[in-house]
Amino acid sequence: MSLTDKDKAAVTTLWNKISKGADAIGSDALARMLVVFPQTKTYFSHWPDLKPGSAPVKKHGKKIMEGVAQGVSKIDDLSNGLLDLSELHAFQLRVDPANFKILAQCLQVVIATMFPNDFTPEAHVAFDKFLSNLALALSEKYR
Ligand code: HNI
Repeated sequence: MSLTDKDKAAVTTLWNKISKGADAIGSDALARMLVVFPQTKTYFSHWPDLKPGSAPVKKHGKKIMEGVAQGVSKIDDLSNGLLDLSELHAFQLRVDPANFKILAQCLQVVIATMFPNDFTPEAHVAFDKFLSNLALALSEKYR
């Protein structure tokens, strides 16, 4: 489902409020994904430590959120805006696209916990749609 202008505005408003916490959101969401969906650990087996709060989890959480920030800035053309990241996940990392939905869920749980006042139902529905579109864009190169 494509994003309406209203969705885009809601995503941008939410992002402006939460982006100051991006590093913490990213590492908490990644840590949560690894605990709640342990099958996702296979992609990170080369890391020395996969536990919540570990150095690689913190570092990678930050990177994921740089990708999300890139998505917000390319919200009008996600599939072109994220082509390089799609190529990386499809051809080099070979991440099963089903995992993008899993991470999207973890990101939203963390955002809701950290920013309960900003994550209104309206923001939630728009951000969920945005993350679905971002996942689709990241899957673009798999076809
Ligand atoms: Ni993902 C690397 C962004 C979902 C597994 N990932 C990156 C990088 C970014 C990124 C940015 C760093 C690229 C670089 O170094 O040039 N990843 C994103 C985004 C999402 C996402 C925006 C979804 C919102 N990645 C996932 C998922 C998995 C995943 C769901 C697997 C479960 N990503 C990886 C792996 C790497 C990676 C593995 C390489 C990590 C490393 O350091 O070895």
